[in-house]
Amino acid sequence: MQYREPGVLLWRGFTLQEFANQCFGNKLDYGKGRQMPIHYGSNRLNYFTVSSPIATQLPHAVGAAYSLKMDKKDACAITYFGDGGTSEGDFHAALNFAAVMEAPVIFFCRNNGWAISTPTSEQFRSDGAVIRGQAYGMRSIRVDGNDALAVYSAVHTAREMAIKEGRPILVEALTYRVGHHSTSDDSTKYRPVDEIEHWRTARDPISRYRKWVQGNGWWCDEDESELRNNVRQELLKAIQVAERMPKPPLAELFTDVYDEVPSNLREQERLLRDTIKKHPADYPADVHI
Ligand SMILES: Cc1ncc(C[n+]2csc(CCOP(=O)(O)OP(=O)(O)O)c2C)c(N)n1
Repeated sequence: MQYREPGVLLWRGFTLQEFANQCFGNKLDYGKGRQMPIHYGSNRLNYFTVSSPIATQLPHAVGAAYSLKMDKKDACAITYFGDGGTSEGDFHAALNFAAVMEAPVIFFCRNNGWAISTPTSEQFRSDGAVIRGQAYGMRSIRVDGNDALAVYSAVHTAREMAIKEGRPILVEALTYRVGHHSTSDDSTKYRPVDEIEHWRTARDPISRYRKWVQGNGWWCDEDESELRNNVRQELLKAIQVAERMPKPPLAELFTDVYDEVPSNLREQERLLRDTIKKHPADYPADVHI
């Protein structure tokens, strides 16, 4: 998984409390507090933990898809990545392996024009990502990434094809990253403000979809403000609960890699406990040691 897809997790049923638990790395976080915030994962929802190194999730997805095929499951894998991710070696290895081994995987490239401050014009000279899927011998389609229905329809069909035919498919969604890359980025330093404003207003996919839903009489302004108020309250509550929840016990830091914790790690654990006991003020008080 890539870091920009919490929407997928939300849609599959990850609760706001589960999101908050991960961000606070408390004892209910499935990653046991070992991951950076927003690196969600869920066994229950078949959502492989978000990986920080760009594009490493692509070979993971191909492996998962290939194993689904070997187990003769009526299922496929989907993986998401940005335009910047297509410059990584993992992108090419994953596409070639999937094409040759006919793994049922959907490669979803969210081409939003920017990889932090690098525009696509400095990222590749090809016509986006879609042409590279074709070069590897897989069916590839480009959609308007700001049209929710077009994206839904493309992915829906891609899923059917991937499962029925046991083959990979690439979907490239063209869009624009309206926000800064992260909270530590100021994108007005490297792109014009009116470009951002144009995409934020005239081409905003959310208001476009909302207009369509409202036009059909399925939603109105009152529904919208009621939903927003409810979600805000739920979110604040989830954050408060997650913040108060104790952290995972210290011993968890040393498990899950080896079947039996080796002596060098046991030694490190002992040293860590001694250090915390000596300097309690420098360590969080809510970690059970
Ligand atoms: C291997 C690797 N190199 C560099 C980084 C730092 N980094 C984090 S996000 C990012 C940009 C990725 O851009 P893109 O793939 O287009 O995805 P977007 O953020 O636009 O969704 C970079 C370079 C990283 N996480 N991993």
